[in-house]
Amino acid sequence: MENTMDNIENLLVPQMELSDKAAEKILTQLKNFRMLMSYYNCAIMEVQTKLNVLNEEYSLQHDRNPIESIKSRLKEPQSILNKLERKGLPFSVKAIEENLNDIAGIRVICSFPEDVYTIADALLKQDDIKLIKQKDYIMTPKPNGYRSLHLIVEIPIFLANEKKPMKVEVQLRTIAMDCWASLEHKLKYKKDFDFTAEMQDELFQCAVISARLDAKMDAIRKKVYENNDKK
Ligand code: 0O2
Repeated sequence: MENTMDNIENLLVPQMELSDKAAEKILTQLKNFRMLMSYYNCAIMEVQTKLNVLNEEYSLQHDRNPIESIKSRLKEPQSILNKLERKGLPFSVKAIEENLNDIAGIRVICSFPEDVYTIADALLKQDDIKLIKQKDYIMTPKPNGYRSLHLIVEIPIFLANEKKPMKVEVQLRTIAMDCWASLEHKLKYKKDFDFTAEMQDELFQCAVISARLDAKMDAIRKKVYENNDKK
């Protein structure tokens, strides 16, 4: 996991002249921000454990792992700041907690499209998980071709004197979807470079190929498992 916490100090203007009161206020906010990030980190651990348990159980029952890999991240302070600014909100712990759903992020890379829904359903069935929002970009891909299943879930973390509900964004996708999204992100976010309409179209064609690959692999998976069932 990337370390977000140490970067927050970089947002403060160096050598800024502050009154004692202002400095104290900033330090309190910094402490609260660090604490909030640590809560999000705990929520990531909770969801990740649930996913690992599901993967383990499924592999015992079906002789294969539906999850290829799990990645997690806490949103960078600069990205948090940018998103709050876009929404016209102040940089405060309250504004973050109430308005941003993707501070804690988990990406689950599954083998086949069916696995994405199997894992999502099994996770959402658990009684301490509450679904806040779902965006199915597999059923309805984004216009640029992006595919993934996004879930915003709420999960409690158990602190010494408190049970705190925390939001986590879970992105589930296949290897093919992840390959496209990772490369598209790498190409798109190259600084000082304008993406032409032709390039957009080429990327869209790649997304179509990746969707076809998923469909073909899924068809082969069905044949393999049907044949094995008949034995
Ligand atoms: P990062 O660093 O990956 O987190 P919201 O206000 O949260 O409901 P938002 O943020 O537009 O609306 O949510 P959406 O559309 O569900 O997408 C959020 C995340 O999905 C992005 O996070 C990406 O991780 C991924 N994503 C969405 N669209 C694309 C796409 O076209 N290409 C790629 N490669 N990834 C995409 P962030 O915040 O951009 O960054």
